[in-house]
Amino acid sequence: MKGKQNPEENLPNNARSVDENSKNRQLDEFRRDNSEQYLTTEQGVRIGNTDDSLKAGSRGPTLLEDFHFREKMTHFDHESMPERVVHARGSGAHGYFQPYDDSLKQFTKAKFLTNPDSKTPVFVRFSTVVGSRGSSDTVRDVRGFATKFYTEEGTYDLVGNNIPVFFIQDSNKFPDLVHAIKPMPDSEIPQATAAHDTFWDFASLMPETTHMIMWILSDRAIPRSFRMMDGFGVHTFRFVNEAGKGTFVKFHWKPKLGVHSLVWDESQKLGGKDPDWLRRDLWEAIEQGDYPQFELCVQLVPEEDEFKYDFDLLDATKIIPEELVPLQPVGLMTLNRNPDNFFAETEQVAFHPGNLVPGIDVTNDPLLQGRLFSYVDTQLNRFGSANFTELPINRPVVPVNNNQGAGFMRYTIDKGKVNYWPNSLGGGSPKMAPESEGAYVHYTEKVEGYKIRARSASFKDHYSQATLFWNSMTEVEKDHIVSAAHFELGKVETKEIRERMVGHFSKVSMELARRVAAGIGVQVPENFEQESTAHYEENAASKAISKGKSVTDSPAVSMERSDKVESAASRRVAILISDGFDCNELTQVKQALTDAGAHVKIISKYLGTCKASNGKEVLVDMNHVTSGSVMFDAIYIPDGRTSIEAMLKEGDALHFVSEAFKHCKPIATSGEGIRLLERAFVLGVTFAEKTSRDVVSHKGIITAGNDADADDFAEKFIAAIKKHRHWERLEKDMVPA
Ligand code: HDD
Repeated sequence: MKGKQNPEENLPNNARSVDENSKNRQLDEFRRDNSEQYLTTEQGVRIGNTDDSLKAGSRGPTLLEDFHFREKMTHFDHESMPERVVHARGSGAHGYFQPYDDSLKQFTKAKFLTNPDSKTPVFVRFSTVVGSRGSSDTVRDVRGFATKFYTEEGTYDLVGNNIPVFFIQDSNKFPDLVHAIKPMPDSEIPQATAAHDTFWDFASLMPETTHMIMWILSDRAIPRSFRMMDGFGVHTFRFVNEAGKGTFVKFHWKPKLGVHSLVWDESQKLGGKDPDWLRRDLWEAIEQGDYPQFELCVQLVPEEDEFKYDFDLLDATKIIPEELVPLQPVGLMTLNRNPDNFFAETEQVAFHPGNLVPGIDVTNDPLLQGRLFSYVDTQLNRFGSANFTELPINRPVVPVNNNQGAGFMRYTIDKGKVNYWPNSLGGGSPKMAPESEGAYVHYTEKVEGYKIRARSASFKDHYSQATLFWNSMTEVEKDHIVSAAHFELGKVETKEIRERMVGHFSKVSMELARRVAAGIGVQVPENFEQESTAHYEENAASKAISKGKSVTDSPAVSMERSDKVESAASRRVAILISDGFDCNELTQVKQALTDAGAHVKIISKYLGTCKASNGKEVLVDMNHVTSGSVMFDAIYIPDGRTSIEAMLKEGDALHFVSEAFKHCKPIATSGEGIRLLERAFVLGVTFAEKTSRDVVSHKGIITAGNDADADDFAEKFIAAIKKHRHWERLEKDMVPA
């Protein structure tokens, strides 16, 4: 859109000034507000009746000349577009990114990463991978974490995931991987899950998937919230500085709220109770002002160190252990605005790892190289036109000038006769920019080799980092991986596939293999070997790399051992009551929770109000049938004899409590409420006497006598909420919830 597209008024056409609101202002040009307006056709003709079609007599046939009916129906009939072939289900948010300082300047000339005064608008789309657009949010899957930075030097996309490695090493395997993991082609069963024969058949024949399988079986694959998961660029990219020097870089997003996950039983139940769990969580957090924040960090490796490690930096199935190359914080991203329209923004946003700005370049990672082709290609399929870059959400916030024109749905009206280069008739414009004016210059990497359909033998080690991952887990994390394998492989009907997978696990750890085998009716195969079908070629790199170094323990890959963020901010707390609850206690504890940043909901059997023992009434937010403990991070049951008496007879209330116990969530109650815990199979915990002054906090269960201090009680409850899960409850498995 020559001349017009620059959102900054009074700036010359080629000025490239951007602030945090640049995108918002640009989108405003396209927003429509229907309030107080008459209904019109797409031609702007006002309509007085949209309930009846035009007929030959009120009982007669509809007339073809009814332009309003035809237009309305035609538009409706065309209101869908192909969903993404992967990552079809997603949720988006707007925000901005700001670097902390200019410390990266020696490595990259990317201005949005090095100018601490810059606030670059971003749009982020979080997604699941396998499920279709309407599938459930809480399935076991990788989560996409794609960020569009609308920078002053053009748009940069960081299209990452919440797991730092990938299933395959070469993108030529991507269609096979996706075919295997998606529902089976004959029955289209199952939805949104890897737990079926074809995926595990593929994985068991592809040793390179093993490391990723370990991450997928871990709790990383069932995040509690999009706001509470890491993001990773996965590949090794390249920074390029002003002098043209390159540095390898891995990108990481770290959530300010820390990394937290659901438990598997909870994930499955949420799939029914609230399939929009993650989407709703993100939406509500932003509406409530709990803006999600992520710190961008980088791992930097000088080019001279390319062969220093015992893995290949170009292999996307490997991490660079943080213990070898620590994370360096770069800046902070804040997501502070929900989209106005899901389709126009979240559905139509089009990412592409090849959208690069000066200072950031790709490497020869063969997975990344293939992605550079796939993304634009898939957008052409989705949008049916190369003009998708002109859609409001996709256009850069800096001027776009080129000789590309025409095609379906072209918006831009290029003026003049000249649409070619070189030209003299147009004064030689659009002209070529020198590097000093921000022209993108590809990194001048020397490459040579024979044309060969093969993979470097430096990619051949498929088990070491899977073992590193397993060895770095806590006992609880190991238990979860084993039960996830029991579920996933328990769904596999073909015994040979289950056996083959256990064979791979035996290469990772004999303990893991034995424990998985025990749950899925197979033996650990002896001397298991499964050659990859890929063709590996020995070369200078593979020889150099095998002499490198790594670590045997990486606390950073463990969610439990890495730096924990303990916060009650935006945690959801259910308060269970019935008529006769203690109003003073409820009010005081509720206030303390709210002050700590938690969000509380009052739950009772029916909607309406509940009457306290002092006669006061409180509004019920959710009834039993629409809620469930799985929708909350913690629960609190205020004292009150008749309230507790009633709940002792309510299966739903008891189930609420026992399920929260099973899922290791904090539970707090006092006085008579202790009886409810006892009835709800809350086993093996030490309860306070119902009448004492003590507050007992044990394994995340906070109990107090009815003479206890409510402030002390609330404080201990909040401390338990900050810890999130209390895995030490070994008795949880005895609870039949
Ligand atoms: Fe991909 C979408 C992330 C490998 C081909 N991918 C897509 C999205 C994310 C990723 C987050 C959703 C973007 C959005 O929200 O619109 N993909 C990854 C990561 C990978 C990866 C982190 C490995 C490191 N992807 C990968 C490969 C290929 C693709 C190897 C093919 C060669 N990915 C696609 C795609 C999608 C896509 C088919 C589907 C929809 C879209 O692009 O826009 O082109």
